[in-house]
Amino acid sequence: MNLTDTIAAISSPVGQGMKGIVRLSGSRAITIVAGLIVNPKSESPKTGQVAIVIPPDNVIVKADILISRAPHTYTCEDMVEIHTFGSRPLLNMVLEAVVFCGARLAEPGEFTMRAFLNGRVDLAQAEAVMEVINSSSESQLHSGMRKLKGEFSNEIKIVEGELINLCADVEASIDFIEEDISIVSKSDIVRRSKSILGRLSSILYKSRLQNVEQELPTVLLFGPTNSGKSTIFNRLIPDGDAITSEVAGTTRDIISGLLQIDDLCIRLLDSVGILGTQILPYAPQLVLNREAVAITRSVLDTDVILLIVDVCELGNWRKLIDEISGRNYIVVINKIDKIGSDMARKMAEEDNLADCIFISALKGDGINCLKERVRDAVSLHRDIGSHFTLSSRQHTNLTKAVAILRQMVNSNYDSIEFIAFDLRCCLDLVGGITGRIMTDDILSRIFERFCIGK
Ligand SMILES: Nc1nc2c(ncn2[C@@H]2O[C@H](COP(=O)(O)OP(=O)(O)OP(=O)(O)O)[C@@H](O)[C@H]2O)c(=O)[nH]1
Ligand SMILES: [Mg+2]
Repeated sequence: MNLTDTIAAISSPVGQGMKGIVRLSGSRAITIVAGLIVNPKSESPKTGQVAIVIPPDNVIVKADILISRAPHTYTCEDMVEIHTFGSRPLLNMVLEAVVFCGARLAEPGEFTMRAFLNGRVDLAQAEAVMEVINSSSESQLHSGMRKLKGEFSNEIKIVEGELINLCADVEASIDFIEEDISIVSKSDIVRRSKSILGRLSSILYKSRLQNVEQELPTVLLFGPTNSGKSTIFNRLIPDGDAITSEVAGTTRDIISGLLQIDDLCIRLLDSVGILGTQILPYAPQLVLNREAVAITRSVLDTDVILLIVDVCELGNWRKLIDEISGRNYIVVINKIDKIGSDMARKMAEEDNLADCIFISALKGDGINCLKERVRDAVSLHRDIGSHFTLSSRQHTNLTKAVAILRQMVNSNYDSIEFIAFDLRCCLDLVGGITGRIMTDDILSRIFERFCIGK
């Protein structure tokens, strides 16, 4: 790929529209477009409306041209946008015309690659461009915008700086090992590597892999059999078709559905009921109960657990609290239509149940309140708006760097060469996220700080 070529591409979405855009970037972009303008007023065209002639049939169309000069453009090169009618055949003709006049068809992502290579954005920001374009939820868009602004890169760069400094100190210690000069003490290495590990772990903790299913917050309907979990699931999910019945143990597996509350999309799970305090004399139910506990345990690690309790069997819920203690849960008292809302509240009070929600899944009472509480609990738990969505490359690099550092922190730090090796690996991984070239950085830090050769 020749990076000195002037490149061109259609940059508006496929399909018909009022406007379509052909974009050029490179040193000849302005000259190429100037060659298409009918009766140009000067040799160097300016932004504005013009008539362009499209070879080979010399069709003339009106177009708005937008000229931006290097280096104050996205790619840091001269850029021209030709805005005309959003007809695909017409845009193809314009594209062919600029190629005929000397431009080359751009490779996928080449505009952004030039922005990266010319120092306009780092690698994480370049990837964020695609994240913003492809975002399917407000939180994804938010994450992409923040990465584009460089917030994610800045956090990574702080860790990278600390890693470079530590690497430089450790590698210098190896260089001076013969002279018995101690550049950095073992306790200093321990302290600084722990601090780097802490920073990287916290970035990883507030990041999510760019995968819609994994990225979605998860809410689990959990509780005794027959408490109405599947009925609530069907009430919350527009096309929910979980089987419900008065027979205890109807749901035999985890069922998943997408729940939209305002701008928040949640994966809602209906689970197998737990028999709770009921000790049934026949075996199949007991087997089911064990299976139920096993299956449900496997998904307990969700963002929010809704503990569903039948208002007429309030005693059952306490046994289940141990299963979910320490987790983010909300107690939901269902079937209040059986005894009325006032009576339900009184009974809950007598049972020391505070801060629970009262609903009737059958009648639909309290469902909006339940949705609001779920939305608030999920947002609080996920801290929506402050997390970053990572590409699998970024996620892999971060996870590997954390694993290497964790292993190093748990070792005895006996071999300075091993430490240097581990730090180098970490630096390659962390530096790879923003696309910085590390070797020169380390060398310059060593020279700058230790005046080697003096
Ligand atoms: N009166 C009343 N009945 C309800 C309500 N919600 C659910 N039910 C009934 O309670 C019974 C059990 O409901 P399910 O939704 O199957 O309960 P579940 O918790 O999924 O049960 P398992 O899958 O067996 O664990 C059904 O007969 C429902 O119609 C409610 O709000 N009021
Ligand atoms: Mg069920």
